[in-house]
Amino acid sequence: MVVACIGLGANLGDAPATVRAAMQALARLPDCRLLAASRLYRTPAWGNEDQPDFINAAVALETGLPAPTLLEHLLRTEQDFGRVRLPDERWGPRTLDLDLLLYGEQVIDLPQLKVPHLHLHERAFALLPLAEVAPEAVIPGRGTVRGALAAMKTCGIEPIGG
Ligand code: PH2
Ligand code: MG
Ligand code: MG
Repeated sequence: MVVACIGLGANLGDAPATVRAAMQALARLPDCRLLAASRLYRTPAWGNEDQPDFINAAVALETGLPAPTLLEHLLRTEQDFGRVRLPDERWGPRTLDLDLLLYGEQVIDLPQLKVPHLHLHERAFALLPLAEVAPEAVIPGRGTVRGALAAMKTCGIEPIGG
């Protein structure tokens, strides 16, 4: 079994409801057990700033699924929540984004899957919720999640109520 950490993001529709429901869907994936779920955070859009704020969160799952199989489940879950991928959507708005941030301490370099997530160490919106569920997890080549977060500015990122 491996501890996999998944980042959740949404900024179209009822984003908090989508993220909460997606957490439950992740808990129900085959051969997966939910270890921890973060609070939800409202975060200013990063990259392409001309879009609504995001809701971001993270979960830690214990899983026996190989990483590519877990990724397939994440992509299917995105679709179940109405995600439509457009050719030019890079950093654009989305109903649900599920990113495999960490898979144990493994480095995975497949055409369709890079782990750790390529931008994890430079994104406070991903590190802050991740630090709630796995502060001591190691980002291969970059130290712990807690350490990476300490180097970041987190202004504008706030937990939401409920
Ligand atoms: N996701 C992106 C691009 N920008 N900004 C925030 N705040 N949160 C996100 O989840 C996010 C983003 C691409 O996946
Ligand atoms: Mg993403
Ligand atoms: Mg993604």
